[in-house]
Amino acid sequence: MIELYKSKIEKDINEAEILINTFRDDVEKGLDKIEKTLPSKYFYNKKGDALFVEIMNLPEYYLTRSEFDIFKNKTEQLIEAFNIDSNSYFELIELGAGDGLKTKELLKTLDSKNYKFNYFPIDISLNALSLLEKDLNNDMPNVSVKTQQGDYFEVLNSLKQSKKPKVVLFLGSNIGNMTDEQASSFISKLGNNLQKGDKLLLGVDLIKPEAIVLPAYNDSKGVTASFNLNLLDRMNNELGANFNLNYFKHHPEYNEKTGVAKSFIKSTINQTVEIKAIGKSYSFAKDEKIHTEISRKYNDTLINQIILNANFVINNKIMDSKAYFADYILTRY
Ligand code: AVJ
Repeated sequence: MIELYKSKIEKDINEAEILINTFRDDVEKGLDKIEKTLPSKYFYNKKGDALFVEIMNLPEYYLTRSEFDIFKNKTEQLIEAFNIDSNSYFELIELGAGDGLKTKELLKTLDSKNYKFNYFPIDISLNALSLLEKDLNNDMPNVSVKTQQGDYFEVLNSLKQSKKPKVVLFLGSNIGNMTDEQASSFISKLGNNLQKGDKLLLGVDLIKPEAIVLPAYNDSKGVTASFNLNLLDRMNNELGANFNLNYFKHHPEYNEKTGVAKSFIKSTINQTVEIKAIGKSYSFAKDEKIHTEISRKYNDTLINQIILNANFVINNKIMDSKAYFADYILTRY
C-alpha cells in the first residue's frame, strides 16, 4: 500500500517536472528570438483561468456574449444544420470543457426534442471536467455526460472506434490563437479522426472595425492587462525570474485589413531580467515588445482557405444578431 502511494507521488512529481521543464524550454526559445515571443497557452494557470472568467464578463469582451446569443436564440438552426434524425443515436463531442454555459442551451433543446445522444466534453483538466459534470447532472439529469480527460486527438482517436455519427464543437474562437498554418493542420487532423458526414461546429470571431475589436483586448478595468502580464508573474514564481511588473505594460494591436489582433508585453524602460531556471539574463530595450498572443478574426474567404486541405465543406454559417460572431457548420466528406 505504502509502495503504491509512493509510486503515485513519484509519478505526480515526475509529471510536474516535465511540465515545468517544457515551460522553461518554451520561454527560453521565445526570448532567444530577435523578436521575442512567449506562448499564450501559459496564460492559463489558476490565476489566469480566473482572469479569463472575468474577461468573459467584461462589457468590452463581446465574443462570449455573441456566441451565447447564437446558442440561445438560434438553437433550432444549429440543430437543423447537424442534419441528424431525432430517432438515431449520435455523439456530441466538445473540445474544451469550459463552464458549459453556451453548450447547455444546445443540450437543453436537444433533450426537450428527445434526441438520442451522449455528450462527451474533452479537456486536459480533470478539475474542469468534474465541475462541469456535477453542474450538468444537477441541471439536466436526462442528459448523459461522459467526460473524457486527455489530449483532444488521443480522445477523438479512441472515440472513432464507435462509428456513430458525430458532431464536434470547437467554440469560443479558440482557433484564433493559432496561426493560419496551425489552424489548417488542426482542422485536417480533426478530419482524420472523423468519418464521412460527421459535423464540426467551429465558432469564430468575425473581422470587424478596430473600434469594436481593440477595446475587447484593452478593457478599461485592466483585466486583460493583468491576464497578459500574468505570464511575467508565472516566470517569477516558477522559473525564478525577476521581472518587475511596474516596468512592463500590456500592449494590444489590431489590423482591421488582415483581421489579426495581437497582444504584446512592452518594456517601458531599458532593463535586464534574470531567469534563474534558464541560467541567463535578458535585456529589454525601452519600448521593445514581447509577442504573447494572436486572436485572429475571420471571414468566409479565410475559413475556406483554412479548410482547403482538410476534408470539410462549409454547410452553414449561423451568426448572432449583430453579426459579430459566426458558428460555421462544416461537414466531413
Ligand atoms: C479564449 C482564445 C478566444 O483570443 O479572444 C481573451 C483569449 N485573450 N482576451 C481570445 C483572450 C485576451 C481569447 N480566446
